[in-house]
Amino acid sequence: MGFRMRSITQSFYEASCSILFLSLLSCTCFTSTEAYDALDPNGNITIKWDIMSWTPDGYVAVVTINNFQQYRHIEAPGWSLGWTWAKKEVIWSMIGGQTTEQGDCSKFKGNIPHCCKKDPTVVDLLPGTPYNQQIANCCKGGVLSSFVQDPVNSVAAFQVSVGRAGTTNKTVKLPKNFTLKAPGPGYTCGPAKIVRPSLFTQPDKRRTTQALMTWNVTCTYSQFLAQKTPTCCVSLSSFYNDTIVPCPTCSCGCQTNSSGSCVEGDSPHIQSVVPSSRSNYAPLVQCTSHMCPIRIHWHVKLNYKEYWRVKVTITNFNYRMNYSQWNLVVQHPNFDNLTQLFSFNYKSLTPYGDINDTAMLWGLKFYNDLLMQAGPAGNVQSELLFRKDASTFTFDKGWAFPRRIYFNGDNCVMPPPDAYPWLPNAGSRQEVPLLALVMASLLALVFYGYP
Ligand SMILES: *[C@@H]1O[C@H](CO)[C@@H](O)[C@H](O)[C@H]1NC(C)=O
Ligand SMILES: *[C@@H]1O[C@H](CO)[C@@H](O)[C@H](O)[C@H]1NC(C)=O
Ligand SMILES: *[C@@H]1O[C@H](CO)[C@@H](O)[C@H](O)[C@H]1NC(C)=O
Ligand SMILES: *[C@@H]1O[C@H](CO)[C@@H](O)[C@H](O)[C@H]1NC(C)=O
Ligand SMILES: *[C@@H]1O[C@H](CO)[C@@H](O)[C@H](O)[C@H]1NC(C)=O
Ligand SMILES: *[C@@H]1O[C@H](CO)[C@@H](O)[C@H](O)[C@H]1NC(C)=O
Ligand SMILES: *[C@@H]1O[C@H](CO)[C@@H](O)[C@H](O)[C@H]1NC(C)=O
Ligand SMILES: *[C@@H]1O[C@H](CO)[C@@H](O)[C@H](O)[C@H]1NC(C)=O
Ligand SMILES: CC(=O)N[C@H]1CO[C@H](CO)[C@@H](O)[C@@H]1O
Repeated sequence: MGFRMRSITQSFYEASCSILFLSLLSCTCFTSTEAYDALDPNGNITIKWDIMSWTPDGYVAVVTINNFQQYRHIEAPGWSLGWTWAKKEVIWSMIGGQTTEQGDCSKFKGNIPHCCKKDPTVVDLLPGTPYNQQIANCCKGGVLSSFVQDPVNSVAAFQVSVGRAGTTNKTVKLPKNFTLKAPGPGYTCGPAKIVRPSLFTQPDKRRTTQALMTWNVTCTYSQFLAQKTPTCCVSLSSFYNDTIVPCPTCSCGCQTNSSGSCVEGDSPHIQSVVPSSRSNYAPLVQCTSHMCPIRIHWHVKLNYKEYWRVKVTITNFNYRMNYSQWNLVVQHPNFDNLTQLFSFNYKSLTPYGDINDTAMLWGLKFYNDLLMQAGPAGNVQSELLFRKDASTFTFDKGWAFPRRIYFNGDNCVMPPPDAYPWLPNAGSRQEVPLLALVMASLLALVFYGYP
């Protein structure tokens, strides 16, 4: 129990401190800036290079990108991977991927390389690529699922034939300065490290082959580096109080009078306002006080003798996005006794070993795994049934509300704890939990400290 308190408040404190830090710098409030992800502390994307054969002037390698993050995925328009060659290497050819620029190959006669740049950037090929240009796990348009949601599709790969490189494991120089964009900033990659050569088992499991040489690069995500404005917010209500606590005003931005900043929900001309082009990924949101593309509403719905029930609704206010494979991560102490869950998938995440207070929720395939663009169909809902643990359960002091919520890996802006719906005649004699105190005071600073 002592450990639980410490880990939660500590990471909350870190987050809030960096919020304050960033706010001072740029006056953008509500930006969550954790240097690492407290709910997925070991999450990373690992890039592995396996040299499969030597060629007269280099090697052929299969590059595999594994998303080991529990809930963060890479959406369209997808990842791009860059690096800097250590010597004068060129890429003769690629399968399952391509560089975005060829660069200056004017020195070559006859065979022209695929890419002559010192710092190539590789992107995935699109679905529907001819079979002779595919390799296993390629050609998904750069989309990478999270590890929990779809482990099979959390892997990407391409093959690269490198020339003017070393031709033995002693003369090959590892590429440097790896960058992973998803597609914007956020990931930091470490240096390539030579590891034990990968083993490949044949499909009939009767023979195992091995790479001639293997190196790994590990990339981790930081919301601080991504410098994104928040993309989601949380609103709250309960059966025991008529107050609906809305998302904090300007959670994701403020309404301005400049045309085009948002679209009125009842506008008869939405179709003419919303460009049909798929090339623009910037959100175009319905006008709201919070201006978030996504709102999560947590309603404490019913109280039974031994159970209590919550309804969760995710609403899409973005006219430009159907969120495929969306996911939610919710932290609440009663997740250790979640008894039933309707119409969502569920997996408990235990970032701190024995502390079972975090759940990942996502849609059922072909039923509600696609969160439709803003409009009448732009929401998904679920109900959660928790078994009460007599020693901890209470409706008092906002206990029944979530401690934090992520949508697609982004921390959602919560209302300040002192605005939570009260239990009528709340017992003021009861001790205020330490966490609530810490959160209240830090949040008070964040939410009210700046104009
Ligand atoms: C990357 O993530 C995997 C899975 O969580 C973990 O086993 C591995 O140790 C991590 N690698 C690094 C370098 O943190
Ligand atoms: C290298 O990356 C692969 C995943 O691509 C992983 O299975 C392996 O454990 C990593 N090796 C080391 C030493 O981290
Ligand atoms: C290179 O290959 C030799 C055997 O051919 C092996 O002993 C050595 O460990 C390899 N070195 C690396 C860095 O893989
Ligand atoms: C790697 O990137 C850093 C910063 O972008 C740069 O200073 C350095 O020169 C680069 N190294 C190489 C080998 O390109
Ligand atoms: C926007 O315009 C309306 C009148 O059209 C005005 O009342 C309101 O104050 C303006 N808001 C801002 C933020 O400028
Ligand atoms: C979302 O999906 C619907 C139905 O498939 C489609 O009509 C609509 O154009 C899509 N919206 C976006 C922004 O891709
Ligand atoms: C956490 O609690 C839930 C609900 O009792 C249970 O289904 C799940 O297996 C638990 N997870 C772990 C890692 O103990
Ligand atoms: C409901 O909660 C609000 C705080 O959000 C509080 O101001 C109000 O007094 C509460 N209503 C009742 C009936 O307790
Ligand atoms: C009824 C029930 O399942 N209670 C469990 C709630 O969670 C705690 C902590 O994991 C268990 O100790 C209880 O047995």
